[in-house]
Amino acid sequence: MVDLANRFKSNPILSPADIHPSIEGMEVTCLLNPGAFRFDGRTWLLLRVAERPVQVRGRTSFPVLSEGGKLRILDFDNSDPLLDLTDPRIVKYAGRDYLTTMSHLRLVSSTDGIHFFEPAATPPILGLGELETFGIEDCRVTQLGSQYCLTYTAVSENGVGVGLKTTSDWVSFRNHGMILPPHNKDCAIFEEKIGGLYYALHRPSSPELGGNYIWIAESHDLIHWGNHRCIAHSRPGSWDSARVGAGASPIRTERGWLEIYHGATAESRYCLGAILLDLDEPWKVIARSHAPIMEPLADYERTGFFGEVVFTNGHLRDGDELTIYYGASDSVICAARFSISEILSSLLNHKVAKA
Ligand code: MAN
Repeated sequence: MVDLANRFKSNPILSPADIHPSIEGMEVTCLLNPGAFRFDGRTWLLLRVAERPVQVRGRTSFPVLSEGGKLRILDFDNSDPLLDLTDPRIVKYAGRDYLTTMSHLRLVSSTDGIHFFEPAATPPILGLGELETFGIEDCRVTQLGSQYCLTYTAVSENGVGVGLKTTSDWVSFRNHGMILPPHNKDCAIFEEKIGGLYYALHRPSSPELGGNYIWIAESHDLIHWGNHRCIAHSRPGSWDSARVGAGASPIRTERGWLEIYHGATAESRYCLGAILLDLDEPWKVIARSHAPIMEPLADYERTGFFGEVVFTNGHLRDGDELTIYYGASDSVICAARFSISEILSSLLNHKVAKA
């Protein structure tokens, strides 16, 4: 086992009790999978905050938004034979799927990258319109010049796709709608143009033929994406056998673009690995982790709302040091330091002709 993570001693660095609910009468059930960025001399996380009403014994209730933004609570008796609660993340009722919690995004900031606080005047970023009625999740933050691009998972009964917002001041946001339609998530935009084009990694799912694989696409304007190519499959028998998806924006290194990604088994054990992409032709995979670089090992990663999960979509680089912010067991926010050169040498032992 090769776990390269140097976990923060103070993990978890944020727990549900640290964040007040966005709506009165709700509880914050989980904090998950933050985006990370620097702005105004500080370190910021864009948390995914998952909420639901305080649960009453024997019943299951959860919020959904109407297209106009009005909140509705759906409430079921647990003994109802049409109700299926096998997955703690999903409510299945009479053949329809809902989420047990609704997520929105919340900004917290820090001067040391360890202690984060919510600035008083920072409003939550909530789902908007008919494609986000079940909430918004797992936001990657990409800095392009003075502009920040927010690519996040938009969830509704229409499906799961990728939404885009842009901002340069974190006060006003421009909504660009859904840039990649269902089923798609895990969209990470590269932080510079390559050969005059924007590039993004993304994860469409093809249920019949194919699977949950990482793809790359290009764009002239960040909104319209084309020339899609599949660059990494899940690998049967491996720690990433059922699905793979990009983490945050690829990191430029001398050896290539380093992408930290998540891989999961059919039992939904989530680990992190790395892929190295060619600097000029980023659709070409140079190397890929055989063993995960991080696995759920700590107690807070093994047990929680949904255990055996380390999941990242936010990191900050400082020279060779990479600080990965991650969601542990879909419950709490944690952080770990890695050495980029150590990840690269673990990878370069395993060059691949084709991922
Ligand atoms: C999916 C996503 C993540 C979540 C994992 C584990 O990949 O919804 O947000 O952390 O599952 O539940």
